Amino acid sequence: MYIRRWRGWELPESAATDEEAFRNRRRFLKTAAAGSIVAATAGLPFETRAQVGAPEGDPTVDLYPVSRNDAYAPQRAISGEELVATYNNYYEFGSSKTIWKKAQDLPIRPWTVKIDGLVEEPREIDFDELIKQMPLEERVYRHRCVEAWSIVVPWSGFPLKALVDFARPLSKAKYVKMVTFEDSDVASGQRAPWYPWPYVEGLTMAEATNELAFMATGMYGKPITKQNGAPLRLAVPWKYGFKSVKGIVHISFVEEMPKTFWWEIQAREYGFWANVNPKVSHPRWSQANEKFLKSMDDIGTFSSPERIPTQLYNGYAEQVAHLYKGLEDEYGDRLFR
Ligand SMILES: Nc1nc2c(c(=O)[nH]1)N[C@H]1C(S)=C(S)[C@@H](COP(=O)(O)O)O[C@H]1N2
Ligand SMILES: [Mo]
Repeated sequence: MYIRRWRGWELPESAATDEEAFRNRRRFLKTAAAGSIVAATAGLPFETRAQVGAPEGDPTVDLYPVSRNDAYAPQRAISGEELVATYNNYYEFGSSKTIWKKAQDLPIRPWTVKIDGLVEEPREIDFDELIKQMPLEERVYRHRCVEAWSIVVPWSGFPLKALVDFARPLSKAKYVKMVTFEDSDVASGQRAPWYPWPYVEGLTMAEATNELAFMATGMYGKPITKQNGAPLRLAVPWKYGFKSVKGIVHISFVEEMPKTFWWEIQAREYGFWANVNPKVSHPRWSQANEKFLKSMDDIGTFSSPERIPTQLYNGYAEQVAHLYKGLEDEYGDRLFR
């Protein structure tokens, strides 16, 4: 994870999705019949269709859109859908930002989620069975990558707490560990042996059951795209983006702090906690500001994205600051990287 030069963009510019256009599209989608995804993107150049649409044949398409929970208004514009669906970090498919095409090769059905470790009863559940039992809602969250860019995304999904309750962990459980799929046939990045595959992330039980911790299954009122982590991805907006693990297949309740993917690679730079803090620099760059990416215009060669000051806990201090009271002495600045 390095700061890269902003790439030139090969694809034609297309409809920027500001808040108003997004609302209109939702309204349109609600009233349109089957095949609406194709219709809604019919005005876009051919190349962009796959990237902004729900995965083809996704059986959960009728579950969306879901109603928005306005309790977590991000106080910023929503980033355009095309930007969010084509500017990604997903090292399983390579280390560039433009992996969205490669990610289309990932089969996402059937998709089994294994739940084990310190639980009353280990189980495996089909994703489509699981989602039926979860309370779906939409939340517009800020997302702050450790590389100092940020976006605002309307996720659909359910509180992680609902999944924790479903899993029935034992009181001995102190952490939740979440693991990404492994399939180096389609995910060429996983053939790079210097990375400790599979991608692992984790939260304390208090973090996992905090109201903000969210499991995203959809975005922009549709099933989530493969490049954004379909069918199941974490969204913990008060932490640097690498905590929000994609393509989850395994959730384990454990007593020991899990050794997470980036921590394993570079412990000095990326740790377990990774809470956003403008005052604690990354060893190689400042975290005081971020480039707020609103549309495709913000990632072109000559783009100049708006720079905004980074906020403590990415603006969510009210909901999460209390989780870290008493941990400062033990962890110090490590709470913030
Ligand atoms: N499995 C997996 N999850 C991942 C990553 C990854 O490389 N692999 N990248 C992380 C990083 S660094 C960021 S910033 C976000 C990017 O999410 P987005 O592409 O949906 O914006 O995903 C996170 N989750
Ligand atoms: Mo990131």
